Amino acid sequence: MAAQIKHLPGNAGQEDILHYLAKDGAVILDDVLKTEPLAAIAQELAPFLQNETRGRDAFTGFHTQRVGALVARSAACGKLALDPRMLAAARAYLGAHCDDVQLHFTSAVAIAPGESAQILHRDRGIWGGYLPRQIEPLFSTIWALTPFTRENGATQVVLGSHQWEKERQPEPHDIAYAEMSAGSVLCYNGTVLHGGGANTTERETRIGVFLHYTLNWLRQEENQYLSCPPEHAQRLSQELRALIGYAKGGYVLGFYSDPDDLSAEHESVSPENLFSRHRGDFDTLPSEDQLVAQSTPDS
Ligand SMILES: O=C(O)CCC(=O)C(=O)O
Ligand SMILES: [Fe+2]
Repeated sequence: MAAQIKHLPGNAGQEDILHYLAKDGAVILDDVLKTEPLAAIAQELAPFLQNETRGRDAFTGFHTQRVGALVARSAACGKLALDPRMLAAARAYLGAHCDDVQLHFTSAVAIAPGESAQILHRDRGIWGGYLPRQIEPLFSTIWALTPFTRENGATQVVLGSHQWEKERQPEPHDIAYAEMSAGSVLCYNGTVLHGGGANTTERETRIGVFLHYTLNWLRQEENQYLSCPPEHAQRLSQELRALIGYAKGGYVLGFYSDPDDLSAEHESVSPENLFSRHRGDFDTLPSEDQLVAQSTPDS
């Protein structure tokens, strides 16, 4: 029988989500989003999804449109990025290798009729293979804005392939399809093989909202400071700003100095100081012992 991605009810608990993520590398929660937030996202993204820009190679897809900067462009997507259950699951899943998570990538991916299947890949490849295998760097979500069907380009996932040897190639029967209703969400990790599906329909476009979370010390795939520069970020909640990176990721990681500030008020401070007097969560110097312990891993 063809591989099947596990579907959990929309109110599934973290334990179940993490269980299937660890076992299969992917899991679907059914019917999480109600009509209202779905309509809000569709409405806010509509002006950007109207343009004719398509991918420029087989990977990005000649019939696929990608719209980024979702936090700056859509308040409803910003709210989705803060979804308490997804955020808690991301923190628990990635917590062994970081103090906290950050939003890494935002994109609405619209696969139009005529698109062929995307090359199967591991998203962690964006870091060039330098991350040791034992570090899982991604907790990724794809929210279905339209139904995802086998025919319209549902994401292909090779279940369990996050535990495969690097060279192992999937057989056709290893590939599962993230078929799901609008409002459902596929959670997957950065190591499982996956890719967009082929869209063989006449006129259905498949749209997913991709929100990926990573370790707060890794470089983000989408540069959030440019996709959501300070003049946009000032409109966000402090929590959302911190999630996209306007916060420190440790005692000094990610500090900034205001280049025009002669008063030294904004010298070597957390980006949070751009927007408020909040000094940041990592403002106190760790003890000498902690500093040394944190600087050297056990193995
Ligand atoms: O569109 C999809 O379903 C998957 C796209 C994807 O995996 C990617 O572009 O990295
Ligand atoms: Fe991918």
